[in-house]
Amino acid sequence: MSSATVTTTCAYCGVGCGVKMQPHAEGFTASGDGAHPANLGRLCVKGSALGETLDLNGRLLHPEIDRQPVSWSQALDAVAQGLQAIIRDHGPQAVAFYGSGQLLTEDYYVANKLMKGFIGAGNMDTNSRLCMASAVVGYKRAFGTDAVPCSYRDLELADCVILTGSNIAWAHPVVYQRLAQAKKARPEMRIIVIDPRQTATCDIADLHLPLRPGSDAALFCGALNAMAEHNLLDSDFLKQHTQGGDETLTAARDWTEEHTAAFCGLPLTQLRTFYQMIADSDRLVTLYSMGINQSSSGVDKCNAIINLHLAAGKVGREGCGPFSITGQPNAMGGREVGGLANQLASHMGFTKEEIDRVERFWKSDNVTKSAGLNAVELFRAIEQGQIKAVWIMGTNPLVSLPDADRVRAGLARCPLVIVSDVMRDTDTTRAAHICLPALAWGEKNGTVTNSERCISRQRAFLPVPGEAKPDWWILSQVAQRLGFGEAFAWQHPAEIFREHAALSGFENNGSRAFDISGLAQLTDREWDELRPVQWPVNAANPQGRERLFTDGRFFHSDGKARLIAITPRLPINQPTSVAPLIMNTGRIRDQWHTMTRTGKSARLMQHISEPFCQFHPADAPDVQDGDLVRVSSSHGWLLLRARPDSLQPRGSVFVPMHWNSQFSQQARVDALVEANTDPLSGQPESKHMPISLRRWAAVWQGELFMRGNHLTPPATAYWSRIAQPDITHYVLADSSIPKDWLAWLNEYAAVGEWICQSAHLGEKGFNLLAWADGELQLAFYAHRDRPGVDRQAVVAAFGQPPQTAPQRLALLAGTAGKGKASAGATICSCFAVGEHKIADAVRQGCSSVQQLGAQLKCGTNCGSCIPELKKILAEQLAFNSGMS
Ligand SMILES: Nc1nc2c(c(=O)[nH]1)N[C@H]1C(S)=C(S)[C@@H](COP(=O)(O)OP(=O)(O)OC[C@H]3O[C@@H](n4cnc5c(=O)[nH]c(N)nc54)[C@H](O)[C@@H]3O)O[C@H]1N2
Ligand SMILES: Nc1nc2c(c(=O)[nH]1)N[C@H]1C(S)=C(S)[C@@H](COP(=O)(O)OP(=O)(O)OC[C@H]3O[C@@H](n4cnc5c(=O)[nH]c(N)nc54)[C@H](O)[C@@H]3O)O[C@H]1N2
Ligand code: SF4
Ligand SMILES: [Mo]
Repeated sequence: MSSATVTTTCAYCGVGCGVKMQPHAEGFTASGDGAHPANLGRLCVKGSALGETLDLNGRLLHPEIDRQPVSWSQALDAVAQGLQAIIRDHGPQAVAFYGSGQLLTEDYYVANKLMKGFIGAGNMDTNSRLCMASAVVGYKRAFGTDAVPCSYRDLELADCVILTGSNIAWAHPVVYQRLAQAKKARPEMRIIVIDPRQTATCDIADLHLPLRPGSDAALFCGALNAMAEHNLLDSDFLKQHTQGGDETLTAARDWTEEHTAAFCGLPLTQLRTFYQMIADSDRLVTLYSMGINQSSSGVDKCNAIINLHLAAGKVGREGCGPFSITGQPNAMGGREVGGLANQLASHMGFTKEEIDRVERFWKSDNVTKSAGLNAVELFRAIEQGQIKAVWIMGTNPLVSLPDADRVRAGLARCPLVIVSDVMRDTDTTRAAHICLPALAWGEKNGTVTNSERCISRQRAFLPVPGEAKPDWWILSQVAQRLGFGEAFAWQHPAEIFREHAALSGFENNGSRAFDISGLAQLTDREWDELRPVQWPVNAANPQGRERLFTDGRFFHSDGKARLIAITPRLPINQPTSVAPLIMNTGRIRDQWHTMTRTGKSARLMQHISEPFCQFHPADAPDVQDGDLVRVSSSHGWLLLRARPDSLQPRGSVFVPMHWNSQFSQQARVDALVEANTDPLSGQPESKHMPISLRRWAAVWQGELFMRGNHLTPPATAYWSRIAQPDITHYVLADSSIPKDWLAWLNEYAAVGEWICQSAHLGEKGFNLLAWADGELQLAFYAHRDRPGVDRQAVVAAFGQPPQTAPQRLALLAGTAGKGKASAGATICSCFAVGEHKIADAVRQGCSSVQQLGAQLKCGTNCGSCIPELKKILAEQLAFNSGMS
């Protein structure tokens, strides 16, 4: 374990913040790296909680076959022999690899080289298919290369920033902070949010366009048309640097103001304001992410955005550009190595010339000759038996792929499922024959590339736990057993990085945007000490490059960019009489993906602690806040906590993507999502599924707390797990009442062996406390409605048992501590400030975010909660004025 502060890169989002991990007696504290260009010292709440998620609870620490621990040599032999037998009997196309934008570049490079270069199978894809695939194709069509032209600084320099399909306040918080600060410094800067939902990001917006879901392409075609009609296009740029302008403008001509406003469901005046703001801005950045990409016409949406930038000459200049922001810490690195099935390697595809070049570089005559199956197709091929072995690494597809129950059923029939993960019990490891323990963030060493092409180092500062190994090492060991030893003989990740850098420059001569040949000669030490640098890094750009295409030269063979004529299409599935609402899915502020990491942090879980669905109250008038609801699509159903919210658009229901089977009984949102994909990118339409919603009437609801982490979830129709330090905590609900509460509890915990104190509340419910050696072992509360338990007080009682009889009685009633103000949901995670405390402070006179910060500290560290503070302020002030 490192005794000095280590500088590394955050484990989470594509902002790619630099982090300093400082050791102290109990662990590590994370703080922002002031020298990192992405964050300049800032961190968001997930980044600042990195030190809280380093424990080894639940980790996969030994290789396993059929859930039994085995030695590494047994596991590696089993993987190699299993793959070999399948390749021998069915050919290389019968094996597949499914990777992740959370692998390090070095790991990713090795996986790609093994599959596409030596096994000779194209069936290697990644979770980036669900994330960036449309953006990649959009850039390639327009620029002839998959390259983000701009930098975070361009956001700060712009006159106008359009954020479409992107909730950066929650998903890219440090970019949000940078933008919020830039706007504060230059209030004339315009920020426009395009999102059917009113999100936290709208807090800094001058204009929010709550457009009809899926109608973005029309909106941007309309903007292009309006700019053309008012002679606001850059005709010199169009002529000299682009092709396809005429066809594109002709196609956009249909999108008159009236037609666009009607199609997008926006008032004409709002649309005109939008056009005017664009027209008034010399410098324009459009930043987009999942609300654009996750669509059956995602590529066209990306190109509709890029068309506008090209036609107006707003690319390759300061403060300008179409900016697809990446999600995962190394989504960009995956694109660099060629991790998607339709890429070969290092920004090369499958032309004869490219295959030949890669064959010579890798010294292999077995390089795959064509693109393989994308994620959705790949899991279909598994279901249909064409693919007989799959190696899944760094992703949890049984939670995150659309039609997830079908994927699970398909995988159950696959003869060989190998899963490399850091956690032992995930939905996907449960389906594995062989589990391989990988080193996690903080233990592994390598590089990642963020949204603005900035390569930075993730450095190890923790000891190797158990028998876990780096992913690159595991892959290389298997490669050696398959007979490819020479090409996989690395001893250190720096050797892999140098090879990757050399390939990027190999016979490049300016033909490929991704070129880091300038880093191909780094010594191990230089690699270890590598400072963040934006690619390309080559002879022409030895220090890297902030902005691309500044000379108006693009990567199509004629050097010109392409405008693409777009015919906007709506999402494939539209509401029906049985499924009249649309389910929109996405992220919440304090959770990361399928929760394997953030789900461990009690602090992060206090913001939103149960899987929920948010909808306009008029869409389900009989459902009250806090009820349970059943959400059903043609593919499956979920049980979720209801959060009616009048800011949610009519007809649209928001459900988070995060909850998995370890955290809730029936809340994997992708079980409901149909696998409709974009024809060009293969990316699924994850944000638009017709559903119905109805109240689910529980007969009782309860809360169960038990010391330690061994309690399995009770067999109730609904349960959710909430992380608590050293305690297992379930929220429960069921449709029948147990005949005997004690007998029922005994099925899960040995309650009978403890001293029990219980209260039968007749029809209404049952409470129980169980004690051993004066310490609280278990607390249980069941009620016909939701028991109003003071959770903080119950959790505290496990550490400090109440001493007096009245205190114990209060604990038994679940009301201990209720005299003091209970905190409610944690709004400010940095300083653990709850909603009730904030509302109280407003009642007592605080009338601004600054005053709240001065009194309670909330919002004064990362600032992610400021939109929510403002919401509470507005609600409470409105309430106060109503009362006076
Ligand atoms: N806290 C947190 N941060 C994360 C992650 C996380 O899991 N948790 N994951 C990371 C990853 S991998 C990614 S890809 C990014 C994703 O970052 P975002 O793309 O910002 O996240 P989402 O919440 O998936 O979706 C963004 C918004 O798209 C909107 N939307 C839905 N339909 C439409 C539409 O038709 N048009 C428009 N204009 N908008 C629409 C949704 O309402 C939502 O607010 O976040 C990264 N950051
Ligand atoms: N409905 C809906 N579905 C979605 C989305 C949505 O918005 N809506 N978003 C999509 C997007 S954008 C994304 S990116 C995906 C994300 O979905 P996933 O990739 O499935 O989510 P994660 O939870 O990040 O899974 C990462 C897994 O890798 C493990 N892991 C962590 N570090 C390492 C490591 O170093 N090595 C190895 N071998 N394993 C490691 C973790 O324990 C975890 O099991 O979800 C997609 N699915
Ligand atoms: S913004 Fe993203 S990279 Fe930066 S600290 Fe937060 S989660 Fe980590
Ligand atoms: Mo993503």
